[in-house]
Amino acid sequence: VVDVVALGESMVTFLPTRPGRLADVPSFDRAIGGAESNVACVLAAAGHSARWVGRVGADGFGDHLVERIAGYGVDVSSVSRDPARPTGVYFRTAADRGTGAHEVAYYRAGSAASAMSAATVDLTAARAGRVLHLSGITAALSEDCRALLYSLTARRPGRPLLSFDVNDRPALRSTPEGPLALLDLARRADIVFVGEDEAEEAWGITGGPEAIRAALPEPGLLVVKQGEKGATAFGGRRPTAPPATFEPALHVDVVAATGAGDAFAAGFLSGTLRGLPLTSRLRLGHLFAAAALTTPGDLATPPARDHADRLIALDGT
Ligand code: KDG
Repeated sequence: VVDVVALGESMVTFLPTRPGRLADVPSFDRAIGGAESNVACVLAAAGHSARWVGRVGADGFGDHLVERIAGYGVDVSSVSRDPARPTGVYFRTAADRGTGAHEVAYYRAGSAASAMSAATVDLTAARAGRVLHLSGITAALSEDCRALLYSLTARRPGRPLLSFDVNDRPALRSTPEGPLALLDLARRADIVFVGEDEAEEAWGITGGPEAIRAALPEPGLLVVKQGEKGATAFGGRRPTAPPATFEPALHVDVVAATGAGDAFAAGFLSGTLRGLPLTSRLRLGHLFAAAALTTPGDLATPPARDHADRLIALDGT
């Protein structure tokens, strides 16, 4: 059984060669992105077996994505090709030094991935892992994609451990109800990742991690990311479990924050697959996120396992 299956849209990503507005940047470097395949790539780099299920166009960008993701050791045999729709791409600018804000331009409407549905996706392959990782981005791609998420998150016997990263992308919102669907989907998952700021923006929840937990009591594990402060995990299912576990983030010089959430999720899931205690899972999340934060692209290779374990003091030193 494969450890983790991640399903979602991946895109060829164009990174700016210089700071500045999208209107001014003269050229871009090609890289790859896609929240869910980022998680699969980082987990594969961390020594787990991982599969990415997605849909790309029958075009060169589709070839590039499949080849690059396979290069991380991810199983891409269930990625389908759409002969009629293109592979999505996106451009972004460097973060403003003062505010951290950056521009994103998606060219993904009508993409091959937006045509993912129960009819075009290999559902058996999607459900074959110990963990199935999904994100709210897919819900925003099309009605078919949203229906696919509802079907994959339905509670049924033998369902893999369902991991859901809320990943609200305001640039993709097409209906005012979009954020509520994300709350709905999160309720159906076993492990949920959400940013404190994201919960406020999408759902209007203020009052910090406890207030988010109160609004989302169902998932066995809820991880609230609090930016440079750290993250709080709620895993109160076991009577002996503490109500909340907080771990501070690492202090790093941020180069580009995009992809850090995916790396965090991958680190946490890696610790989960290894049966590590909650504190170690959070530390691995922060460590993997630090790698992504300090590279310009969406994806960064995490430290090797023995090195990572020393860094998070898993051996107790
Ligand atoms: O989390 C990083 C992703 O946002 C990035 O790789 C692109 O999947 C992407 C998206 O939809 O924004």
